[in-house]
Amino acid sequence: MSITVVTADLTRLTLDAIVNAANPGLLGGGGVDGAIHRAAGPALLVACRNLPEVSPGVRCPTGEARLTPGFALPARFVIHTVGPVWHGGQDGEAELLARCYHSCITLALEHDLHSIGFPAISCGVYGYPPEQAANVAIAALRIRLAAHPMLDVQLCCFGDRMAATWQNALSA
Ligand code: AR6
Repeated sequence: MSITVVTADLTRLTLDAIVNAANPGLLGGGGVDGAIHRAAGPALLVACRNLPEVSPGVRCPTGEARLTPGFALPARFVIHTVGPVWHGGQDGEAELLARCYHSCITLALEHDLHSIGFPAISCGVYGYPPEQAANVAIAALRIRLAAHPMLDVQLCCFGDRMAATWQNALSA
């Protein structure tokens, strides 16, 4: 079973899949979402637009995940998920964030994808405190990796400070 923290630009990782911290519309945005769309090229937006809407403007509800090819990315696939917006912690945020990690791993297993890079979902624009997010993410991942030890999960942090926070959570 392998969970590692790496300090890197997620769009540069050569893995079976990288995870996008998207919004429910799946038509791009800022942060890691913008970086992934820029690096994948315009075909990614076309693929996202072709995913069915489950309600007006919503292609991926919070906590769920959707798969597209990676196009020009070194990663073969992108798993798009939508993390919760932080509202103070009493609004089901931890459960929704854990659900994101579970949904991504489920989708990866369904498609036989073994190496997966995650960004710090919800820790940017969506405002989730990184220490708490790291604990939720690692607990969720440990549950899944116990049953699927062939998975190689890389927790990709943008900057040394974020990486130290996640490494502390992983070592606890
Ligand atoms: N590689 C790795 N991590 C990155 C990269 C990168 N290239 N770029 C940013 N991060 P955010 P969220 C880190 O805001 O909080 C978008 O507009 C970043 O430093 O990308 O889930 C979507 O469309 C932070 O630690 O995602 C949504 O509207 C982490 O990735 C909304 O933002 C997540 O920050 C989603 O917000």
